[in-house]
Amino acid sequence: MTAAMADAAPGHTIVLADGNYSIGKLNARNGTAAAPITITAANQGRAVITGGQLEVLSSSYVTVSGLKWTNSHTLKITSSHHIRVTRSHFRLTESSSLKWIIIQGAPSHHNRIDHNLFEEKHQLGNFITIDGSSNQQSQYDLIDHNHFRNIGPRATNEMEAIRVGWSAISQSNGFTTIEHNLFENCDGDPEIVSVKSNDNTVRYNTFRTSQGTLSLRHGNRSQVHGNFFLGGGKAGTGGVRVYGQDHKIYNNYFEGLTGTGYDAALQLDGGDVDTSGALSSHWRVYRATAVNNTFVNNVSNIEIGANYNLAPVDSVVANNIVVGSQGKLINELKSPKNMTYAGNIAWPTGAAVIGVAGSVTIANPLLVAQDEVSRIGAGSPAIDAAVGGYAFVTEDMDRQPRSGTADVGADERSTAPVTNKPLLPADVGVGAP
Ligand SMILES: [Ca+2]
Ligand SMILES: [Ca+2]
Ligand SMILES: [Ca+2]
Repeated sequence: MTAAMADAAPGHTIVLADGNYSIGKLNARNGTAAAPITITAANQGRAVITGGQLEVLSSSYVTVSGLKWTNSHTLKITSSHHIRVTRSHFRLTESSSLKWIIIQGAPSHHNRIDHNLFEEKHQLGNFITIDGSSNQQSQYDLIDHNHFRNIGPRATNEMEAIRVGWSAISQSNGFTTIEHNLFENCDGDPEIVSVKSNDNTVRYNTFRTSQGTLSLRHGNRSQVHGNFFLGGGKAGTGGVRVYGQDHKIYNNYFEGLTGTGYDAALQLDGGDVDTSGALSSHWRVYRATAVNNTFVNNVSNIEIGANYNLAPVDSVVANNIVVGSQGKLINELKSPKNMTYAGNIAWPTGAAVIGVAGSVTIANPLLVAQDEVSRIGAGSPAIDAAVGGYAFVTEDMDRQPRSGTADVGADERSTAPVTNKPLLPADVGVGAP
């Protein structure tokens, strides 16, 4: 394998027979879009990397496919582009902190990590880390259709399933997309996924019984939409936590989450700096737009400003459905500045209360549970009731088109095909379509 890797040229395929292998570096080997360099297993999962370390360095158009990884070193993609890691099973051997895959160096871009299983991580470090140069994150990387499961027990930090960017490069634009992934029991860090740069998209993922939140920790202009957060009543399960400017959170579905504060279903948090300060700070929320989400039976639903001193500014919480039986359904722990509440429908049962005055309609949205989520039923007051018009809300959580005036909440009542739903293990990972 070592010789074949050293001589790899466009269109070369290195096929590994069943067995155990030690792997090394791939340095300055470039395929093309039409003729990539491929390293693959003759039989999926039966060529096992038990030793060595793969670093793909200063290379392009290389696909690594079908391998099982049980070695104990980080797979590095360094200063490379169009590198793909697919259909592989990662269950590395850990004795101390270990990142499993890292994309790094300048200028990496357009790498893809897809259809893999990452499981049983019990030391510090991420399944996937996207870094970059000293001032620019790798750009346009895609993380899709992976199955991430069983990371823990909980550490205070550095054990996110995925970290995108970091504080020192958080003012660079990542344009990362994280989509169609399943996270199960990813309990290692208060942040299941930590986003730390600008212009990233997290969509169509399913988070099951995972402690912590998808955290927009640094950077601006990220979009979080069409995700399912299903807590199953497990302790510490959360949704989305937000810092920084101009984020959009829409068409997400939150049910059975038990977290509060840092781990609320939606936390538009306070900041400890305003529009300048240390890059490692919690930058104040400006102009967050949280619209057309559905919250069902969470311990805490929408919270504003639970932590740090500077409350959100000029933000919008509109056209959401919140149904719950405890606490304040919308809970202002600090008074936001110039917050717009409009078009929200809340239905407090049991001991629950609305929590904010005005611009919230108290009505039963007539939810009907089916296939793990609750959608609005016939005659729901949510139908065609959205106000304000948010042009980016063109579909619903099912990826059905919004029709006429948008319905309130994540669901549009529609007979169009449902193409986005809570992901199951068969929908992701090495065996998925
Ligand atoms: Ca963290
Ligand atoms: Ca409608
Ligand atoms: Ca729908």
